Amino acid sequence: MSDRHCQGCGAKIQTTEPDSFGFIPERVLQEGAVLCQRCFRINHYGRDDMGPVTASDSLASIQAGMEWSTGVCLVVDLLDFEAGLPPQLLGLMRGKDLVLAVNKVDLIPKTTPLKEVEGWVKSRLDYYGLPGVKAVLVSAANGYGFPDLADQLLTLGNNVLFVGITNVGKSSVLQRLLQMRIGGGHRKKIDPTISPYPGTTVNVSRWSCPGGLVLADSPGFVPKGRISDMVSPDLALDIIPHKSLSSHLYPVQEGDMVYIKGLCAIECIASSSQGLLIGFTGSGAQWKKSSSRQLDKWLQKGTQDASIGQWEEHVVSLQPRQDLVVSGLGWVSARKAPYRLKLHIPEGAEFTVRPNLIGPKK
Ligand SMILES: Nc1nc2c(ncn2[C@@H]2O[C@H](COP(=O)(O)OP(=O)(O)OP(=O)(O)O)[C@@H](O)[C@H]2O)c(=O)[nH]1
Ligand SMILES: [Mg+2]
Repeated sequence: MSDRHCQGCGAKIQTTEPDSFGFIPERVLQEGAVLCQRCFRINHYGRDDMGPVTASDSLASIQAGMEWSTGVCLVVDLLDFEAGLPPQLLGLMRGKDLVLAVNKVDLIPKTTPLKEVEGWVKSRLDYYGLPGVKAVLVSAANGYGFPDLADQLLTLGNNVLFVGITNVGKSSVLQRLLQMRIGGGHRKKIDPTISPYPGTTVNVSRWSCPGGLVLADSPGFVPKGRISDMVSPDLALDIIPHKSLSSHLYPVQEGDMVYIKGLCAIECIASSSQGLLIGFTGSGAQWKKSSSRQLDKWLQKGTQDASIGQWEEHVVSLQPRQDLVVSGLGWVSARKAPYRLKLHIPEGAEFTVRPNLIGPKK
């Protein structure tokens, strides 16, 4: 056993259990390896055969990191903003100086100005009882917003912890800051491990900069009710937005439904004839339109993923310019007329109604 930690994911290095986190073969360790076998495989082959860190291990690491930190950078995914603010995680950060990095803004269509998105974020923070929190829109994919984020992080003291739910891009944001040579650069040659699978980082992992600033990555807090966590890893990869959002606009009246095969259906119970629904998702899944009579065909019988068992129904009112968000899947946005909808989702999946993110605001 060794006291060393993998520089990519933070796991404690061990040489005895190939199927556990932190494994490095003894011979490779002797040769000076600093990356565990899992991180090596993620970086070189894009595969993680070991699966995610558990919710309880992740929570324990975040708590330890929180005690160490002088300030916190909470990273959220703009497209699943509501899921990124779980009360338990916010509770752990109480009393800490906080900067919010709203990541993945590259996925927003160019027709929605980012100034408008900034106003939307501010009003959502007020709604969640977080007024006055400094929020910076960023994209770890294209570098947008990073000079501003770097300035804000310098207000958090010397020990800055990056936290957030799984897969929002904490390690990607940290990697970009390290590449910018924030705090004068870093001494380690290895960057944090990044992968499209949730649960990649398994322990707190620190990067010391010459000026005294220490930046620390942490494992993702495992959220409840995200559909992308309920399905197989392959299907999750399809439904998590990576490159761009896809949107489809449908005139929807009573008796119609929009659905994503095997994952979600939204029936129209009542609306006036001019109503429109726009469905937004990541590139691999799509909202389509059908008749409510086809519900069984596209929902239960259409399920390709064995992990989904029971279904739940919820009646939801949606006003024009409101989004009905299904966590970890996408959302539909109403235009021109109010709707009364019946939402069918897998048992335990979370949903929210919010002011529209994309398109002209009220
Ligand atoms: N489009 C886009 N994708 C991003 C961005 N930032 C991160 N990603 C992608 O999001 C996925 C997760 O990124 P990570 O940095 O591993 O996320 P994390 O929050 O550290 O995840 P865990 O360690 O699992 O909690 C990867 O596929 C990244 O390439 C971004 O700004 N835009
Ligand atoms: Mg990570």
